[in-house]
Amino acid sequence: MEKSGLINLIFCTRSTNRKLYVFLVVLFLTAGMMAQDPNKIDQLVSGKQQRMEWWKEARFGMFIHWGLYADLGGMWEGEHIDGLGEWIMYNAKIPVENYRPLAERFNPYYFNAESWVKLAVDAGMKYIIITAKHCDGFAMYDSDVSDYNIYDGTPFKRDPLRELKDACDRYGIKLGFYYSQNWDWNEPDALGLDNDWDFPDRDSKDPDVYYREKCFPQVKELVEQYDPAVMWFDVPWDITRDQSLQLLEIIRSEDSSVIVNDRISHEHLENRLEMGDYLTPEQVIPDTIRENFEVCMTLNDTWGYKRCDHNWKSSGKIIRNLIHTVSRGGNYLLNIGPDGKGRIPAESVSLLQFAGTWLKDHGESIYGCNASPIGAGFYYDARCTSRPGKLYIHLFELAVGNRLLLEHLQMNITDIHILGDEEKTSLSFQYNNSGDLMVDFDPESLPGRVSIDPVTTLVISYNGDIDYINTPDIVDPVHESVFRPSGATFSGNCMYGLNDRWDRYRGYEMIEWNNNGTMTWEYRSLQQGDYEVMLKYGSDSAGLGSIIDIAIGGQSIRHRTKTTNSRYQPEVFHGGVVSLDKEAGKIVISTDYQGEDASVVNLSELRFVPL
Ligand code: FHN
Repeated sequence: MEKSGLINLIFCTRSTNRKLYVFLVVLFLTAGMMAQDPNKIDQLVSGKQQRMEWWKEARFGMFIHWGLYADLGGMWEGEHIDGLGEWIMYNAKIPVENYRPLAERFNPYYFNAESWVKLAVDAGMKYIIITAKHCDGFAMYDSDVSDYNIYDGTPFKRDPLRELKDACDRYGIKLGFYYSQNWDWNEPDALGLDNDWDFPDRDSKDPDVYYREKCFPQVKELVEQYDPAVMWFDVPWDITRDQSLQLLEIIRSEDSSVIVNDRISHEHLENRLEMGDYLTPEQVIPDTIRENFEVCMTLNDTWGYKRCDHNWKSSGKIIRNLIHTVSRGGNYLLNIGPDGKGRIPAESVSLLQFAGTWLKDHGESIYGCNASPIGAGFYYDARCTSRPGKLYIHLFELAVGNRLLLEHLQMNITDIHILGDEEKTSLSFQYNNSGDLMVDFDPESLPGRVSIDPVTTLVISYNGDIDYINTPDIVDPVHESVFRPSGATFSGNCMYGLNDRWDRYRGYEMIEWNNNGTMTWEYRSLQQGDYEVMLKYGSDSAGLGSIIDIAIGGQSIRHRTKTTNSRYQPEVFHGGVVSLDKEAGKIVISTDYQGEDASVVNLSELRFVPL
């Protein structure tokens, strides 16, 4: 990457005077901002479609949360600390003077960039996003801006991000960096969810000092010296639009191909894709999103390593989540949390190896695929991914009676076979009088490896267009069915909103809901069954004791609301039990809450659990 002679001299000599370095960065930025013309942002975001091409093909990436916190493994002074592993400094209110010395003993001698990158490649992952600096403020690379970094501040004396970059280049996968641009618990002037135990006087904090002296120059050196494919920002709580714009300017003035996520900018902006290239729903798979999005998810319950967190997802769940995410048109960014010695938990390794094995046979139905063009409502526990001329129907359970029926799905089919069947044995299919497609197949009789565990994928090849009628969502007789506000229709004073905190898609919450608002879903149940109806919502005292009525199948459930820690911390509550036949109809939910200022609750899910 070319630099001007002066900048090159300044940036590249290790003995650079840090103040001079920072001064030049500020000079560069000020000049840039002064010259800013009204359509500056249009210039800065131009070229999105081209830079997103590899990203949309990739569909599956590795997230790595690794830092000083990994050496603590969730413990501090002999105590287990609740919460995320990487948040231990905040959750245990560890003073900076006690946290910084962790660097003096941080020596991850098992770290091996080659084996980490090979694990990602063997898992079928096409890019890696690793924490360059998380909220604790410690840089996991050789920073010229602050010596609070792994090269200068630890006995390790190596630059793992440089080593990972070289290994990714050798293996032909992309490397991106996570950077917490707003929260920094090491810095007295950083705001956001700030360090109020060392630096309690929030009014005296000047975030511009933190941005000017640490954040901006560190982002600049990362982009200039490591050539990342993605800059993954986080928790933009109270960053100003101008500060976000300066970040974008730093990145794009270096390289317009660097992808930036939505969390570069403040959550109160109308549209976080004003500056970012894609949305980042976290720990949830959104129902329908038109823009580019990436679901980031942990393998257990923490991003950073915690020795006591053994709540690992199953291998089938990982594959189901990958398919589900791609069927909605998104990417799946799956996290690993290496420990303080540079070891990746064995459970993470085996889960990723399973994913890679599955993708060897099924990658065609994931990489470069698009969202389902035929809605989400199937007779079965199934998802659909697509590419021009092909549909991939992923069956998480065998069709009843080995006859797959896809309602109202008409097209000029040229072939149907099972993905992974080396013989590509064509399956017989026909249409019934209602225009439903019926496919007969008996997995036991097919040659080649066909496994329902965790999924059997049909490949339907066709010419021309697809004629289908979007079918309602199912109340599944085998698995839990989730109905979210984003899939409903609203009437009266009731709407679904995006969680107005920094995590845009945590809830798809129903907000501004009171006594004249209702929410309605269309549903189908496949057979007679009894179901426990559960409500997942967050609430404070405003709506305590209000009535929520749920009408379905001629039955009504009445639930009196309870409070949770906050409206942003949902919990699941029992609603009642209903009996359904093989039927179709509407689910209608309403409340008697009369409050003016807020919703009765922030409802995020209605669940039907088969009894
Ligand atoms: O607080 C962080 C958390 O530590 C982690 O980095 C996740 C990853 O998306 N982001 C924030 C929580 O949303």
